Amino acid sequence: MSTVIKGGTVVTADLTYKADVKIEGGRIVEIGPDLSGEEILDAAGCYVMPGGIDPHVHLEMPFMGTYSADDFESGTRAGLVGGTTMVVDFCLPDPGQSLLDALKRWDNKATRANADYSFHMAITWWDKQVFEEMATVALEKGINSFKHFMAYKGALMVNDDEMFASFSRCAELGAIPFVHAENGDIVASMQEKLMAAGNTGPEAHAYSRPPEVEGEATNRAITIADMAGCPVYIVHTSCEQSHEAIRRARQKGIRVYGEPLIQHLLLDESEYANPDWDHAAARVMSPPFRNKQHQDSLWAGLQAGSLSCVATDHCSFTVEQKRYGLGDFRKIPNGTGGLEDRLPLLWTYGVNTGRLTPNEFVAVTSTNIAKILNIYPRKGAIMVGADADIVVWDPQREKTISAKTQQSPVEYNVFEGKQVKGLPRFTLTRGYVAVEEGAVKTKEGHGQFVARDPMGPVNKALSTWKDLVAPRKVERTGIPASGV
Ligand code: DUC
Ligand code: ZN
Ligand code: ZN
Ligand code: ZN
Repeated sequence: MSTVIKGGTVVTADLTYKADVKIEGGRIVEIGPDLSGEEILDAAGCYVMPGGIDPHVHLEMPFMGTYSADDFESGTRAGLVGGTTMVVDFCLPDPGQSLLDALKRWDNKATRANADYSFHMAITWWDKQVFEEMATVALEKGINSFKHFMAYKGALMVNDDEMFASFSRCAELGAIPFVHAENGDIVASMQEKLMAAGNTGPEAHAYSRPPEVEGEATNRAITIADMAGCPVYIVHTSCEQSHEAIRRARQKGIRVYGEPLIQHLLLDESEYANPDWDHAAARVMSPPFRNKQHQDSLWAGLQAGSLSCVATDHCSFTVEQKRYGLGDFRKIPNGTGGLEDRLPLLWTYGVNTGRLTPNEFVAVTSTNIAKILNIYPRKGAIMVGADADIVVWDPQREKTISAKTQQSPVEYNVFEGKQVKGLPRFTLTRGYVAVEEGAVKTKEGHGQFVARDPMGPVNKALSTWKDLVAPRKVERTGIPASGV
């Protein structure tokens, strides 16, 4: 069967033009004027864009004594309703667990996905087995990115020596490390001090993770990556300190990518001062929401190109799950949702305000991450041969965000009440129309794993450190006979 998206304006990261788009067998087969096909989708007045790719989600994630509430079915359904056609989740081996065993668990969970997906492999512990399995993961399993947590001491956190070893391995394999950059030692010590002082509420979560701990860790991660000779991707860049480190490194030619979340762009730290415990706890995530100056810095980074991708870190928990932390903020499961709302919010607050062009919108929601993860132009492009992961975007369509109408099973939405203008008219996942004028027609199990090849040497960092200290032994003539 052939489908033609008719009468719309194609918008990619670099071009805007009027054309019809014809799809067959899940791929784009023709782009041009006056195309015909068996199924016609009316795109008059709409933009025809590559579907969103969310590079950072946690679906059914085992974390802090529970599991995040959205699974691959509800998570990808939420994504499709909001125009996101691919997600990248994090496979988390337990300490001591084989990476390949963990991957089997994630493969199983993802069989219910409605849209395509991929995984980053987390390095949560280190020894020879992990070193060896990284090659299998990167060269045989189609996973070219490895995640490292510099926070969550005693659980997911890795130390500098482990990061250096793993980053060096990434350099050998043509893979890219992803990093959660917060100084986990300092966070743990601040948490203890706050608890001892009787600061047990959700606001203390934010006090224990100030921008400084993120800036320090970002600087450290970038330096370690540069020494290892690999690029690096900093997830959930939330503050000026971290953005500054990224900006400075990029100016030197180091390949570092920063990822602000839609939450950090739009929500601020005053949420934690809300007298309603559930309201504040619902917004507990790491890093926490910041103040307006940090938000301005993130918007400026998207405009200037020093920040590359807007993600969600989608990791939702129910009210009951959040209450595990009553009396001890350290036990509130960290995470907020955003998968369904990322594109409409960024369009409303980015494009409609004039901060971003529609082309920049496509770049930061889809194309840039497709390039970083080496799946461009199969994903992130409107191009003959590309997967037909497409959102037909109606810039006039409006709604008010509300938990009552969302796909996610949690009882609240951190963006509750926000008005958005700009929503999908159709969302297509490999040619299948999963969302049509607000009607959800997702097909459970339609989603497929997207394998990603290792990157070529062109994507390496610029460090010269290794050349400088490469074994160049000094031949000495004067050697003292004894140490005395
Ligand atoms: N931060 C969160 O808020 N949730 C999941 C993991 C993380 O790093
Ligand atoms: Zn994180
Ligand atoms: Zn409230
Ligand atoms: Zn995360």
